[in-house]
Amino acid sequence: RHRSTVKIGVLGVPFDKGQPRVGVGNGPKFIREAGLINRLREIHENIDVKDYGDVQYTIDNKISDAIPNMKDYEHMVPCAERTSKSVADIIRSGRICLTLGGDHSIGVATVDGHIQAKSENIALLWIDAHADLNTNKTSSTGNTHGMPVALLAKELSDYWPYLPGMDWQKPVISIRNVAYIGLRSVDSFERLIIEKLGITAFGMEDIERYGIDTILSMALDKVDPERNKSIHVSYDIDSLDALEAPSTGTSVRGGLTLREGIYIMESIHRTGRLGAMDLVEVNPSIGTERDVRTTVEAAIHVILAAFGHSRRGLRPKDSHELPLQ
Ligand code: B3U
Ligand code: MN
Ligand code: MN
Repeated sequence: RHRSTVKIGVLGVPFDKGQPRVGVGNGPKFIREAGLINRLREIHENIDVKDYGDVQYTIDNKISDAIPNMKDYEHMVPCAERTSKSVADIIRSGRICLTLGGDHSIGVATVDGHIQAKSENIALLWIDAHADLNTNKTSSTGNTHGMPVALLAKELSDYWPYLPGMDWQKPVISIRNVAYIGLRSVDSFERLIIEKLGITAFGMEDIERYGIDTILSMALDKVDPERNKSIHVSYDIDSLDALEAPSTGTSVRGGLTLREGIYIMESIHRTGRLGAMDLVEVNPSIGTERDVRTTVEAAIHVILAAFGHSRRGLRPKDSHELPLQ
């Protein structure tokens, strides 16, 4: 049996201005230093990985703190624009784009880039303890990592003021193509929007009731009923239980086990339609050295599953003969 080539483009976005804690910008560095690229190459012989390095941006003085209750807006805008362009280029070159964050505000840019490259036919799975569905009017923190889904959704575009410098970003994804998995810390306005718009949202109690495999089919039935879309998985490491991923800014107990977290990506890999994945909110400045190792390893296991790593082990290269003599 021959495996088809899996082409991956890795992009780091060491952005930390979407939330208040320093350190999350070192996520890409720590995940790479734990051997990500080589471990991807070891999945099987037909993996082709290219590392595009980290996104760089310079702030634009013309758009300084223009928006009320969006902290460090003038940083978010240029970083997002550069990230979107890089993601779109990587996908257009025929690779699945793996973006390492950074905080989750970069999800605006990665999904936008994916949409630019695949002309809107995408389904978005938002794996997170949080809904990230605040606007600058509903957010109690002003942190933009709590806002990316609201920026992306077509149905919410009227709830935003004019956003200078963001004209390139088109809120073109319909909220009907978005499904949440792992929710357990949702603000009241976010809940209102989820219920009002009928957003597909599976919280931890749903996973408890149905099991992760059924939840995944239910999610795909909603956001990709014909099973023909390019799938974007935006994976916030805080979707995992605080015991599995302690080194993150807003960890919440009672989350996904690492087994469930891995299973999600194994299933998405089996669809053959993963177009882009983000792995965000790993913060190596939080917790002990051991906590950091636990969190980084969890992130790597989830990523390896997305690209075909099998818990059954590797298949032998070309022989089915056992070397018994
Ligand atoms: N919903 C809150 C908290 C939060 C969102 N995302 C994270 N935390 N990681 C907010 O700030 O919008
Ligand atoms: Mn998030
Ligand atoms: Mn989160």
